[in-house]
Parts: sequence; C-alpha cells; structure tokens
Amino acid sequence: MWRSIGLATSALVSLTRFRSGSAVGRLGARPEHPLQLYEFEACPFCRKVREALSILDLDVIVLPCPKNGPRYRSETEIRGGKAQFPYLVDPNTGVERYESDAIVAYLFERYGATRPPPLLRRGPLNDLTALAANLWRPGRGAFYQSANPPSQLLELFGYEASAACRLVRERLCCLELPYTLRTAALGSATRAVLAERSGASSVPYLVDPNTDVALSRVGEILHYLDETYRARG
Ligand SMILES: N[C@@H](CCC(=O)N[C@@H](CS)C(=O)NCC(=O)O)C(=O)O
Repeated sequence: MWRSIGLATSALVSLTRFRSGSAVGRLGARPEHPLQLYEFEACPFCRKVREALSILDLDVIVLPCPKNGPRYRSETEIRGGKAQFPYLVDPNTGVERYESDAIVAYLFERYGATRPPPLLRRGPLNDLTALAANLWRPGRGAFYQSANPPSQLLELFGYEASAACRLVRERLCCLELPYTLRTAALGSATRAVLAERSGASSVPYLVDPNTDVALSRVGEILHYLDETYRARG
C-alpha cells in the first residue's frame, strides 16, 4: 500500500516535469571518466542536472549531500568554497561548477549535439516545474539518516524520470551512500549492458560490490539498504 502511494507520487513528480529525463537525446563526445555530482534528491536545481545527465546518457558518480550529512557537504565546501548544490566535477576537463543552468549548458555543449530541450533552458517554466515537482514528495530525499558508509561505491542502473528509481535514489541520498549511476534511459547504450548483467532491461537495478548483492525489485532494494547501512539505535 505505502509502496504504491510512493510509486504514484513519484510518477507525479516526473509528470510535473513532463517526464524530462526519460529518453536519450542526440549525443556528442563521450567522456572517458564518469562525471561527479554533489547533490541531493529533493533539490529542484539538482533535478535539472540529473535530467540533463539522463538525456545525454552520461554516467555519474553521485555524492549525496542530504541536509546534516556529515561527509559530502563538507567535501563540497572544501572543493568549491560553499555548500551549495548541485556542484559538478568533470575530471575529463577539469571543470568544476555551481549553478544548475550553467551546469546544464556546459553538459550539452560538451557532451550533446544540440541545445538543451526547451524545458531545460534557463527560464521560469524550468524553475517553477522543478520546484512544483517537490510538492508530491515533500521532504523525501532531503535529510540525513545516520548510516554506516560503504567502502566501495554502489552501482545503480536507472534514469531520472523512472518513478521506481527515484524511490531508490531518495534512500541512497538520505543514507549518504555514494554510487555510480549507470544512466539507462530509453535509447541508452547502457540498456544492453544491463540486460547482460541482470538478464532483464528493467530498472532500478542495484549492485553492491561490498556484499556481492544485486537486486532489481524496488521493495527489496529499499529493505536491503536499510538493513545493510542504516545505523541502529
Ligand atoms: N541558483 C542555484 C541555486 C542552488 C540552490 O539554492 N541550492 C540549494 C538546494 S535546493 C542549496 O544548495 N541550499 C543550501 C543547502 O542545502 O544547504 C542553482 O541553480 O544551482
């Protein structure tokens, strides 16, 4: 019951953004190394950048920065000078950048073949729908919950507009668990990799090299993350 409500409200988040980030667009150069993104799930400005990453089919190391998170918030401040999100690091070019619109413009210029789609261009419709999307899941993916950090990055196959993937990202964010997002929107080359590794092309698919566990059902993934990483007491 709660899971169904979660999936329904998550689908409404995506609908409020016209399902931006559900399919791959026209691609340009491919990076050699994954990008890095300091962000948190409930941040509307971070949402715009995550959508761009899905459209551009770019893998990214997500370094979650929930409010009160002890680890990556201070890392952002040390790297960039302030705790403001999103913050993008591109190890391929040395670019490190704040400001969602500037990050989206950079990503399309460097890794796309066209301008950003109209919704993702600077403007009130972009900002207002990004903010309004949050109303469906207030506070979800915003606040740190005490957790034991993993030694290796987890790996999540998914894409921005997937309702089920959002529930998993929210939990990864609140537990401040860093992961490589293997971006797999409609039309992504990563779907073939996913089919080979999981035997199906459905997302989310979570791989945890710390425990050798791989899971594809959202309920099982959420339960696994809580049981494995959430601090007790
Ligand atoms: N103009 C900036 C706004 C970024 C922004 O205000 N981000 C908020 C989160 S939604 C933030 O970093 N707040 C400080 C905090 O969470 O501690 C952008 O478009 O990236």
